[in-house]
Amino acid sequence: MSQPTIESILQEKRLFPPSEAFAKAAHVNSLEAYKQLYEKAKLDPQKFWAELAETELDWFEKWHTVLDWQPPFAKWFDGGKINITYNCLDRHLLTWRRNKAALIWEGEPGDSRTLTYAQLHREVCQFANALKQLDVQKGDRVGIYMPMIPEAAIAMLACARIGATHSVVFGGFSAEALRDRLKDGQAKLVITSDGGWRKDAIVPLKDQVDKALADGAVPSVKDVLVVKRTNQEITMQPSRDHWWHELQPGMSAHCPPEPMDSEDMLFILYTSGSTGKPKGVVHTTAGYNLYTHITTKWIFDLKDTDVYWCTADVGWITGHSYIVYGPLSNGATTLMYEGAPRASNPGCIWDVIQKYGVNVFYTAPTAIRTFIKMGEHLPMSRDLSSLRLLGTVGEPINPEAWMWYQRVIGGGNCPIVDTWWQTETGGVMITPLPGAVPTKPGSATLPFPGIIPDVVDLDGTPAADNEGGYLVIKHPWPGMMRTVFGDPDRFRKSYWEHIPPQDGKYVYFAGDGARRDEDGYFWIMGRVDDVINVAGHRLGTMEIESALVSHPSVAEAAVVGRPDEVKGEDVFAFVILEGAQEPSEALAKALKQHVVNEIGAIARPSEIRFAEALPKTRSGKIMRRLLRTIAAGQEITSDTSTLEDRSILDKLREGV
Ligand code: 6R9
Repeated sequence: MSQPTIESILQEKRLFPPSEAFAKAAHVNSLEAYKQLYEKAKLDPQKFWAELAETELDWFEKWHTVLDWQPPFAKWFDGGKINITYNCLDRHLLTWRRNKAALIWEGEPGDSRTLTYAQLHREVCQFANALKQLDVQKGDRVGIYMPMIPEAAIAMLACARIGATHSVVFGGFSAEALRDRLKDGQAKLVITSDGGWRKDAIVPLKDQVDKALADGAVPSVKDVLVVKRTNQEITMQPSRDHWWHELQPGMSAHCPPEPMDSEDMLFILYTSGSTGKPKGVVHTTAGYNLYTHITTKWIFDLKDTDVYWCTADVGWITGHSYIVYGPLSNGATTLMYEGAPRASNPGCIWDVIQKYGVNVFYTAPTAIRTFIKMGEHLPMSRDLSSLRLLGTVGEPINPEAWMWYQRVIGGGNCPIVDTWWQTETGGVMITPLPGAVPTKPGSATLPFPGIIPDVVDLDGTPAADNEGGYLVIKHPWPGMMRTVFGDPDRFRKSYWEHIPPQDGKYVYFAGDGARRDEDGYFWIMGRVDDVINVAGHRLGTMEIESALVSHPSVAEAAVVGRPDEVKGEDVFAFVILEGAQEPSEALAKALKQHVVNEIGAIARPSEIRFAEALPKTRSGKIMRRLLRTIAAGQEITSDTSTLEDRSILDKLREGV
């Protein structure tokens, strides 16, 4: 492999310090305080994490070893006994939080439910007893394939209560994808529902489970537990399928939490693999509990009076860490919403914020760009004044979308936390702490205390300021993935062997390009597989997209490399225009010039293709792999099963 010279050319100079009022009330309340925490953690990471483990979590037995690091395998808090549901539920029952709202749920059709900590605890215990009755034991794997209803969180917590490992499969995945994941994890039981609501239609989840399990395709699965949600006709197999509402009345609300070893497996979550079969990312108990707890507390700055809403699906890591475990461990009120913007109610997101007085709102850049496209009259016609903090996750956010989010949704006075992390990292790694770190639109800013990231070349040599390179993490952290389920070799190869160890020290390879600016701020430039090489210049596609989106006519853009005989690759841009704009040759020319003006001639797109929509995975990530194929004028032969809408592809080939 040749040496990387990822060039970062986007220069964003705006700086937004937190307001005095926000900082004053924040958990971490000044840049000075952040720096002190950071230095303390860097000096002695084990001491730093051990102190937090002691003060922030409840243990049945204390650990004997903070960190046992045999690269790339880490054990945190070895010897400790703990149960994450004790920290998420039981301990709050001993305080005034007993009758505080733990989970507020809003269904797509407008039904809703609020569970206090006492009620949630009760349901989790009953559910856990039902699992026991179905012979699920400590160490068994349980598949969860659910819509966004409270029982999805209850099922996860019930597994954790009795020491079973959950493997949540996003409800938008096909029966095939579900089957592969259940097989790989050798699940004993599947928890599902008859269906879920998605954009005014029923997603037939139980039918998909039937398909996934047809003809004994997954012999390990003995039982299916079904929650009633949508009420449509489904087939129940008498010996295999059980209704939750029939079991629940007979279940005791008493179920003591299983004392788990710190390193007992908590869950498996499959990453939507860009190549090869999906990887089962393994997270364990104590380290994950601590890491999601403390990141939630400091990054979302949770107060006991807050209503906190993360719009992710529980089928993704963001849902695991920042709808369920992190917020509940903190005794927060976490909101869960089944719906998504749809024809019958394009403003539903803002309705929910208004209805519940949401204070902290966490969503994805792709959602923000969709909101922009739908028009600001939708949020502007609702009362969003309860909001005090905004967050983003999932991909780099272009500065113009950041500015819109701040102005239109935040009313100009909410800090924005742009949180960089991955399924593999368990929790947020690079982010502003909102009361401490001044933000720059498009930058995830500074590392969380205890996290030591760097930007290096393929030899592991650190890049100079503002020079692009590979993002790595240089010290283990409690929330890190422990292995790939059933394939430790793949774990080593995928994450620990790209960069040779430095002085015998292993570094974690994140798979993202980044640069660090003169203030030490990190700018994530997208996956290294999204980097394009134009005449020897490596450019982050995101930066060209940002340049395009900063043009007033552009709503969204995706840039890929197209093979070119002379330059290696050239820049090919798919562009979606703002509402009223018409595509034209003149506009294409103007946009190319705009990129030249914003970045430089090396980034000039050789072609602009106007499109109506971009192909996205069901989690909202642009499928650049497909765009690259289309840009190259080739037939698509690769797997498109995770694509949300196939008809988009034909339109992209022709342009609009
Ligand atoms: C949490 C999550 C991980 C990949 C990651 C990176 C991208 C996530 C980002 C970001 C820039 C951010 N990513 N957050 N890029 N800025 N704030 O999304 O996990 O689904 O595993 O995706 O998402 O490329 O490597 P996951």
